[in-house]
Amino acid sequence: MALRWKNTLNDRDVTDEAHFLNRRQLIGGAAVGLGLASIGAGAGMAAADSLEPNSYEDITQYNNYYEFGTGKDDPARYAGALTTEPWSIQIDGMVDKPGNYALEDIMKAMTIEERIYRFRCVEAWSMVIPWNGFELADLLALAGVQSSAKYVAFETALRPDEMPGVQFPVLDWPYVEGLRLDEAMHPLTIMASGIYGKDIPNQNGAPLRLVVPWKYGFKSIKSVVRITLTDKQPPTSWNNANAREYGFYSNVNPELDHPRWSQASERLVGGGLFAKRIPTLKLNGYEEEVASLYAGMSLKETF
Ligand SMILES: Nc1nc2c(c(=O)[nH]1)N[C@H]1C(S)=C(S)[C@@H](COP(=O)(O)O)O[C@H]1N2
Ligand SMILES: [Mo]
Repeated sequence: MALRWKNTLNDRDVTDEAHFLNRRQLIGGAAVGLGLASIGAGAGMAAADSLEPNSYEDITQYNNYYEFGTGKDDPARYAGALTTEPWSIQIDGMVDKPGNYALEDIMKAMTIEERIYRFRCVEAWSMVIPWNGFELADLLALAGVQSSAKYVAFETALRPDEMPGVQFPVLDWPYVEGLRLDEAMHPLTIMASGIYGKDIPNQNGAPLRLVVPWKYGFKSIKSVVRITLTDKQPPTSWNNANAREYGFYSNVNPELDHPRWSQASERLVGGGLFAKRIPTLKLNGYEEEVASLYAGMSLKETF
């Protein structure tokens, strides 16, 4: 039977949204307990299970994707121009099998599951998003990570002809991000190819984007074209832009304010006129799963 966190969708499957919602309700409750053990990251997901996802409209109409402009509605308006077929990801650096991996080949090799995650932007808004995707660790295993590797660097496509925002030097393009290898290998870290059982829309980072739910949203880099295994901490776009305000780790931390605003609470998108501010949770609610990654490290000093 379909377990809650391992309910496999077919390669680039398109599921009717209503049916999808219905199925999720049907397999709630007791089935959850069975699914959890299989991936060994239970508690936060059990908590996430009680979360109410944002609407498809909220998730796909209110975005940050600066390559298409800095307005929240710019990505939905302009990202349609991004060509996502064909697509491939160059995986290189400290791997056994470097190369250009075609998206179709990646998707055939991966098991797609649903993950309902909290998503917290550094700007202090948040959503709950039902992603479809696979663990980044499974993709890295395809390429064979060498023992010398300590970090993973990511790069977004740079297409001046398709991305009206890159004519402005808001960031140094292409958008780049990075994770420590143990963060990248953690079972909560996924590459998302869908939302609500449909192919991920361009404005959300089609065809494949990173999702790291315990970090501020800007770590979750969109439309990835290159993944490089390295032994040096890679440069990251927002850290390059302002190192004092945006660190390499950027773990969600309600106890460490941004220099220009509080991070203690967040506005849950979609609440309308009476939008409620909710308290921000340490490591965005995934403390039980990921706190051990930072044992002995001050999350205030190393942000
Ligand atoms: N390439 C790229 N990736 C990006 C961004 C961007 O501007 N360019 N914005 C980041 C920020 S700040 C956030 S909050 C999330 C937003 O993801 P969403 O639009 O799917 O909610 O994407 C992140 N990934
Ligand atoms: Mo963000």
